[in-house]
Amino acid sequence: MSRQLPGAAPLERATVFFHSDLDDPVQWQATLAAALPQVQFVVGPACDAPEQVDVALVWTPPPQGLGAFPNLRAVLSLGAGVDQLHLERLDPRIPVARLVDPTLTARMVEYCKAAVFHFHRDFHLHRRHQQERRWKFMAPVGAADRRILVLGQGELGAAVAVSLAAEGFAVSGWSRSPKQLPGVRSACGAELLPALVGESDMVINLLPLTPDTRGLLDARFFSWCKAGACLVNVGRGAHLQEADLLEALEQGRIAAAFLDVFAQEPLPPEHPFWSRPQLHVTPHVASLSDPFASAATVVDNIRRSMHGLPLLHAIDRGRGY
Ligand code: NDP
Ligand code: OXD
Repeated sequence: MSRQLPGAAPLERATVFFHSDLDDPVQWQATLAAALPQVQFVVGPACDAPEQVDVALVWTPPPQGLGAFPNLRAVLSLGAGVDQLHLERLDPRIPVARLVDPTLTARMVEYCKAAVFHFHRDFHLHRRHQQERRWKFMAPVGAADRRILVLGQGELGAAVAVSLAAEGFAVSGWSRSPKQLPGVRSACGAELLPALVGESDMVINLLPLTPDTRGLLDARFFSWCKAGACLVNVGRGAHLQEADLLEALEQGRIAAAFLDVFAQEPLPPEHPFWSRPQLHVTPHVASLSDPFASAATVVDNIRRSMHGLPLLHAIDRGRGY
């Protein structure tokens, strides 16, 4: 790389470029202006003076790419995930931060709990019986007799796992490194995964999308599942081999699923997922960052990038997330 990274500069001269098809630029601008009135806020995708941009606050990169800003100091993701930023195209020296905010976490916990309670109280089965006009009594199962596996025990996975354990469920968590979370049986390492999956009634995916996790939810994974297990995919669409899920539904290995993320978003109208009665499709709404809740961190990170300081919640550029 031949370009020089910019040195520290006064905050008053900062220009923040904003780009998102999900987040509201007006709300973000108002929230940031309250804390940093001097900062220029440019709403993309167009940008007349790309050389003036210091910080990119983005959900996805603009069509011209993040490389179009020659003096960029930092990329601040508007999401917890960063795979959508296509960082492989960005100078590896530019720091990138992901969003960690309590509202984002709380919304994710809500979504996962709603899905778990739906399956726990057998609503997916009662629905099917209703369609068949069949009165089928099924005694409710105690929460302690349901085992739930949460893949990923980071900011979101840990909060989901702990809150489900607090509801009385038997909860396991899986990550790369060991964790200690109240009420959660934590495990790490690929060799333990088949057994963990095999004993679980529900699996919630909250992994980041990386080369190691891409396609993890495939035919092999479903072959480890208990017959009739339920899935909640709120990680990324590319974690799931879609055809393999359809096959697992056919076989009854997976009874039902909540799917919030898809390989192609928006999910195309002709996609088979729309019409499968066992699937609940939601349009990537499990959680979303909130400008009010995350403003303090974003403001702090804008200050840090102008002063050449390390970012809060910086990702490891070498590892890619
Ligand atoms: P974190 O980085 O905080 O946590 C990631 C967790 O995954 C960590 O526990 C990590 O393990 C674990 N992990 C990573 N790679 C592996 C691997 N190869 N094997 C096992 N475990 C692994 O991320 P968040 O919890 O903040 O977010 C997780 C993901 O949720 C995001 O990347 C995004 O894709 C998705 N998301 C979806 C949303 C939606 O609306 N659907 C909203 C927000 C996020 P370790 O701790 O050991 O490093
Ligand atoms: C995120 C998301 O990563 O919304 O925050 O998926």
